[in-house]
Amino acid sequence: MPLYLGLDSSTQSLTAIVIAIERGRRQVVFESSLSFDEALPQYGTTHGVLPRRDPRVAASSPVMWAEALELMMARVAASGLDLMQLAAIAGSAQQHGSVYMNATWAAAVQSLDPSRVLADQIRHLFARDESPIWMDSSTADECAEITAALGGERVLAKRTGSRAFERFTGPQIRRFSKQSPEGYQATARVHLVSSFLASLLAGDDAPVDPGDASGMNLMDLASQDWWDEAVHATAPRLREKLPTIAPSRTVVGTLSPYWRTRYGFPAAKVVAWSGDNPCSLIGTGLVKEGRVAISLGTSDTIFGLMREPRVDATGTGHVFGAPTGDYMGLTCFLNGSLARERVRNDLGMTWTAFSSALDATPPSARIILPWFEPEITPAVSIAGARRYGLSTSEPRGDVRALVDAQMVSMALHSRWMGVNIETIHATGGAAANRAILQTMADVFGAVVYQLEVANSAALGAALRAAHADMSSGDAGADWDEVVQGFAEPIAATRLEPDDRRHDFYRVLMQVYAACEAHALGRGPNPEPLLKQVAMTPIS
Ligand code: XUL
Repeated sequence: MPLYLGLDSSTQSLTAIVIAIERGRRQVVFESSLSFDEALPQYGTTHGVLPRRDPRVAASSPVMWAEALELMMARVAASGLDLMQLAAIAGSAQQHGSVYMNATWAAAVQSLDPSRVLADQIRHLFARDESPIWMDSSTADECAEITAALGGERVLAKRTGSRAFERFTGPQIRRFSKQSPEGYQATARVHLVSSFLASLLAGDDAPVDPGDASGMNLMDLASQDWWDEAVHATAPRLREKLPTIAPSRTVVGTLSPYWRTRYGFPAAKVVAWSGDNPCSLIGTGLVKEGRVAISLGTSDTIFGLMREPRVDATGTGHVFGAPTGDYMGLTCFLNGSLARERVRNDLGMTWTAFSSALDATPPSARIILPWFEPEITPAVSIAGARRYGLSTSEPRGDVRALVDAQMVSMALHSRWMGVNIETIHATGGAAANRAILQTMADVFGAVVYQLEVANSAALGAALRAAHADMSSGDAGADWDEVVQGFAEPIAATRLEPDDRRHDFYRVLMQVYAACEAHALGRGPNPEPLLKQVAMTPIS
């Protein structure tokens, strides 16, 4: 029975999942996680991030990621699994982070010595000891410079899938080239976290896949190759420092002699790694247009597969390459559980009382713009919830207005994806709340399922490994078949939309958009609209 290993190097931890697939039988046979802070305290990270005085700067240690990889491979080797059945490995990594290798890297990674630990052998291969990661927001100047050089935000969004974002790799590379011209000059290769770790497994300089390359502001979405103008606008002689871009299901090599001799692994295929969001797309079963996932976590995220690379004209959403060869749209809302907890705490409610208040209160023309913290979508830099048609003496109304606002905002700001949403796979902590999921179904007019996947990125990576192994030549294996039995929603959790409520929410969405425009100083007072909607109560 072939085994497939998926690894996920996230901000705080490294997770491994091994799946076994044989005709009808499919199961997860191994799952393990290690937290960087706990397993590797010598690096001094907090939640996987190195301590910094400037809150805008966020970096981590690439040697730590490599050491974690070795610890995890040792765990897999000692798991009791029949290692000889391991057919392929793929990986997922936090997006945007960059790893700067010096000129000795390419030869050194090909000749790792199995008698010595990995970390000691790679310590000297970096042109920069630290890697900036996705939580870094220190590159506002570089974003502005790149945007101006390329003809504006819209141009950049259209070509690369996103306007310039501070955490994206291009602006990060530019900042390094300005701050440390010597370090930049000594850089022979700029890897992403994903391609760096794939290189260590294959013992060769690995390519990046379009899923992760689209998080750089450097890739042309349509051709899935580097966009020369963006590369030139970012940093000098950058083209020669970038890896190649290869399709997600590329087998980049086999496990190198290092892993085979030291741990007894076979010559399993190493499949290109991708970003955690593209891997989660697969791990949540979103291999067809029309299904989206909504993750209700600290922040709320909506993402789904798109056949066409449509982009968000308002500049808040992202388009990444999908591991299926299609595209994926993703929009992130910072005020997710953060806002839900805030309202619950302010009202002194338990979660049960919060759900009861939601159930007991029908939707109405009362709106909270839930910007308790500065918001990503839409971009709001000054924190503070804004209220319309709502007095503060209606606590139950607050709960309803908040959840309505969050769902309506997600529906509104994902319209750019042009996807007719039929099914939603809900994940994340708050997806356990049925009252919230019913609101989601009513607002989107879609069927909602709860999805019980804890490590969707690692699972997605394992499924990508299986898919690459089952594909032959140009013919890719059928994605629906690959994910079957692994990334399926729980049938018993199915929720149907209420048509009457959905009709009401379609109207409310227009009012919400008007309130948002007003609050952002881009539109007239929405009170007349609110009054009009208030005349149409709904039960
Ligand atoms: C996506 C993003 C995060 C990281 C987290 O654009 O920045 O989701 O990928 O690992």
